[in-house]
Amino acid sequence: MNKILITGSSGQIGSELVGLLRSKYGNDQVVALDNRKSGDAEVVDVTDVDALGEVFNKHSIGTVYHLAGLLSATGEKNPSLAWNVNLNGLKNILDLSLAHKADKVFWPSSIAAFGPSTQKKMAPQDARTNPSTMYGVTKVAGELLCDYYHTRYGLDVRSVRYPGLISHATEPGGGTTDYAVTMFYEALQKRRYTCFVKPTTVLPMMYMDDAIRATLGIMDADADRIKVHTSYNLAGLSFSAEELAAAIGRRLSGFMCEYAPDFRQQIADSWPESIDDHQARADWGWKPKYDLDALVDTMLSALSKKLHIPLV
Ligand code: AKB
Repeated sequence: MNKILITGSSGQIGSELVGLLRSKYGNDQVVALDNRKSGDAEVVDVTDVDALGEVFNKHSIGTVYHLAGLLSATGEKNPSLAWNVNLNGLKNILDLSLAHKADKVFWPSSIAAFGPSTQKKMAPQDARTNPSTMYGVTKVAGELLCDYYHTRYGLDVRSVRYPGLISHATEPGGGTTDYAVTMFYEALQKRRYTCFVKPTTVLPMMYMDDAIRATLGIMDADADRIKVHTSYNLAGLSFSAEELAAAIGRRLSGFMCEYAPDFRQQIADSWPESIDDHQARADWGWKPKYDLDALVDTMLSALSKKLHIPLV
């Protein structure tokens, strides 16, 4: 069997996907790759096509989950690096996947592909994409690149536009929607949080288990069910920062949330509040499971165990 390669293996999605796919296919069938030393991961920068090529050769890679990339807030601090890692890294993966006749490639796009003139509520699949961040620019260009490799070379590339992902396994990693993840940590550790977006800011979000199910769902679907080769809209739930704070406050006595918006407010304001994902539902059977209460209960109980802080 050709092996599965997961880039960005110590990141938010990668760290969960590696364990899951290893338990399904066996440890030696799943190759982890990251630019930092982490467990048994191959330490490679995805912008280094030669080093990446050696990994493809050494392990006979047949399927790729290319998750390495910079998120929105980090990308605004270093736009050139975001361009280089997010786009040149993607192109390296697509070229090597073609050369090595990989059967399938997964690459994550994001709600950041949308921009200020995208419809705010229920942004449709073919909504206008005019991002105002470098991260968003790399997502739009990446979507077009994936579509190009599919149309021109027949490469089976699949993609979803993730909403903000909420999980407990890794620390927040430089995104704008990460305010939500940080709120859980600080609520438990300090009972206070100063949130960097306004209380009324509403964004599309998703609990990690749903994101992993969506990822495996699109990758397991028969090829003829994949009709969108740029990237599928994907929705979980939408809530405002104050709704999240209130939901946490109902479970953690004394939790106080204050608000001090910074440069990330502008990024958040440029994204839609909710997403229309009917095409993903129709084409490959996507359906989210987590609502706000389930998400908050699961996050608090997992983080309370991880941080050894009782829930009172
Ligand atoms: C970010 O906030 O940058 C990411 C995203 C929405 O893609 N979580």
